[in-house]
Amino acid sequence: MPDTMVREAPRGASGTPDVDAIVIGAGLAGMYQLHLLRDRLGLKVQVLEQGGGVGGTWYWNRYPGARCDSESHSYCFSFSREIYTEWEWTERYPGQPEIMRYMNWVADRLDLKRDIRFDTRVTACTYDAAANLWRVTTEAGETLTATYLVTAVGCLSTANVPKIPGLESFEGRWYHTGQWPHKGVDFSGARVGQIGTGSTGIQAVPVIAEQAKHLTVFQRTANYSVPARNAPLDEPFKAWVKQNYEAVRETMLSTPNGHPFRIEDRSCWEVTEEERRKLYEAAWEKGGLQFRATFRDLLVDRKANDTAADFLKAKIREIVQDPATAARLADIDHPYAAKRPPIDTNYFEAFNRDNVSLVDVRANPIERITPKGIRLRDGTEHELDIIVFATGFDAMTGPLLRLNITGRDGLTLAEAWEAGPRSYLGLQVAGFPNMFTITGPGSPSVLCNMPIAIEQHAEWIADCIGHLRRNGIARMEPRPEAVERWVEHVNEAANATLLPQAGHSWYLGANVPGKPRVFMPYAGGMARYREICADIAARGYEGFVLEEAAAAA
Ligand code: NA7
Repeated sequence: MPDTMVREAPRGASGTPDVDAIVIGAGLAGMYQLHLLRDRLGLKVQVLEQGGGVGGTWYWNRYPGARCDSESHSYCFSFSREIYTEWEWTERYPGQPEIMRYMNWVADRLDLKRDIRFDTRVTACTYDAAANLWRVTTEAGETLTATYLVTAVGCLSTANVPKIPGLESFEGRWYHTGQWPHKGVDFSGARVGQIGTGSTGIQAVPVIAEQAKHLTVFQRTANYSVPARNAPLDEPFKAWVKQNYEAVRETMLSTPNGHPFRIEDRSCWEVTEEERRKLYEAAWEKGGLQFRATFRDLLVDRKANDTAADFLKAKIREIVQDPATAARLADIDHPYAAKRPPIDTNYFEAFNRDNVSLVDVRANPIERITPKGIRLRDGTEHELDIIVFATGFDAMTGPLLRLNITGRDGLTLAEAWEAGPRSYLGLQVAGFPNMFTITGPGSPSVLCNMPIAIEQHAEWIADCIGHLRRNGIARMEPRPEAVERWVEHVNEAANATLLPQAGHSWYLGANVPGKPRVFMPYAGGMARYREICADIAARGYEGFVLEEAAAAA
C-alpha cells in the first residue's frame, strides 16, 4: 500500500517537476529503488536505462563464461520472502543468461517495466536551484525534471579499453568483455589474443580456449584464483534454501561481506601448520570466495595472508604442467584477496592445452597493436584474428562521471571529485542536493555481495525521501565537515586492512591511467556500515543539511 502521507512534495520555488524521482539505471539497484519509491511511497518515478532491457551489468557482460561469483541463493533480492522463495536457481553460481531471466522475472513480477524507459542514455543531469529540481537530458535531446535524482548506474559499467596505439589499424575483430555483442562471437578456427587476467579474463579463458584455434593470454599481473566448484543445485539444497530463508538472510545481513557464510572466528596462528594446510585444502575443495573466510586475519595480517598466498601459488604449480608457464602464473605480487579474488572453472588447467599460451606483458609490455596483431616491446609480434579486452572498468566513479552531473552553483561532479571521490556514506555528495548514489564510492558496494549492499542503500534512500516529504524538507545535502570525516574514516578502514597493498587494483582506480588513487569502497564491513547509516537516520540525518520548503524557496 502506498503511504499517501508522502505524496505531496514540498516545492522549493516555482518548479513543478515532471516526476518525483528519476532513477538512472535498471539493474538490481534501479529496479528495487523504483519498487520502493513507487509502490511503498506512492511517488511518480521514471527510470532511464541505456540498455534495451533490465539487467544492468549483466545486460552488457555477455562474454564467454560470464557467471556471478556470489552463490545464486545470495545473488538475488531477499527483501521479500515470497520473491526469494518463488524463484529457483539451477546452479551454485548463476550464469549470465540465468541472471537475466531472473531479473526479467522480478521486473515482471513487480510490474516495473512500465516505468522504465529503455534505450535511453542520460547525457547530463543539472540541478536547478531556483526551481529546486533536477533536469536530466537524454541522448535523444529530451529533458525530464524531478525533485530527486537517484543514480543506480552500478560500479562496473564503464568499460576500460586501454589506449594502446594502433588499435584502429587492427584488421581483425576486437571486443571488450563488458560490451559483448548480443549475438555472441564465433571463435572457431580463430587465433585469439586476450588481454587481462582479472575475474573476467579468468572466467573467459577456458571457454574461449575450447573454441579457438589458438588463444594467447597477455598477462600483466598474475592473479590468484580458487576453483568455483560450480555445479547444478540438487533438490535437497533447493528445498533447504527455501526453508531457511530467514537464516540465510540473517547471515548475509550480519557479516562483513554480505555473503551467506561467516568468516571463521579463528586466527591463522591458532592452529598448527599441518592443521592450517588441511583447512586450506578443505576450503580449496569446497571452492569459491569462501576461501578467504578460512581465518579471520587473512586480510589484516600480511604474514597470515602469506600462508594462504603460498598455498594458492603451490596449487598453480601443481596444476600447470609447463614449469615456465606455472612460474609466470604463480609470480603474484600482491596479498591474496587484496585485489578482488577471482574464482574459476578450469582456468589454470586451460594452460595445459596445446592451443593456449601465456605471454608476460609485465616483463615485455605491449607496445602497439598492428594490422596483424599485437607487438611487444622486444619486437615479437603475435598474429591474431580476434582481440578480447578483458581489461575491466573505470570502476565506481566512471559510471557517475559520465552522467555529466552539475550541482549547486555550477559545480560539476568532475570538479568536486578531481582529487578522487568525496561523499558522505557513499550516498550523497556535498553541493548536489537531493541526489542519491546507490552503492556510490565510500560505501561497501563492491566489497560486499552486491544485492545486499543495493537493498540496504535503496531502503535507506526510500526511508530518507519519505522523511523529507513528511517533514516538509525541500532540500538535503551533506555538510562538508561530515564528508570530510567520512572520507577520513573510509581511509582508516582501508588502511586497517591489506587491501591498499595491491597497488594496481581497481579498488584504488589504479587500472585507469590518470585516475586519482583513492581507495574507493568502504572496507569497514557491511554490517557495521548498515548500523552507522541507521544510526545517522535515527538521529535526524546527522551530518546532512535539511532545508525546509520556505527556506529553500
Ligand atoms: P579487472 O579486475 O580490472 O581486470 C582487468 C585485467 O586487465 C587485469 O588483469 C589488468 O592488469 C588487465 N589490464 C588492464 N589494462 C591493461 C593493459 N593496458 N595491458 C595489459 N593488461 C591490462 O577487471 P575484470 O573485468 O576482470 O573484473 C572486474 C570486476 O568484475 C571483478 O573484480 C568482479 O568484481 C566483477 P593489471 O592487474 O591492471 O596489471
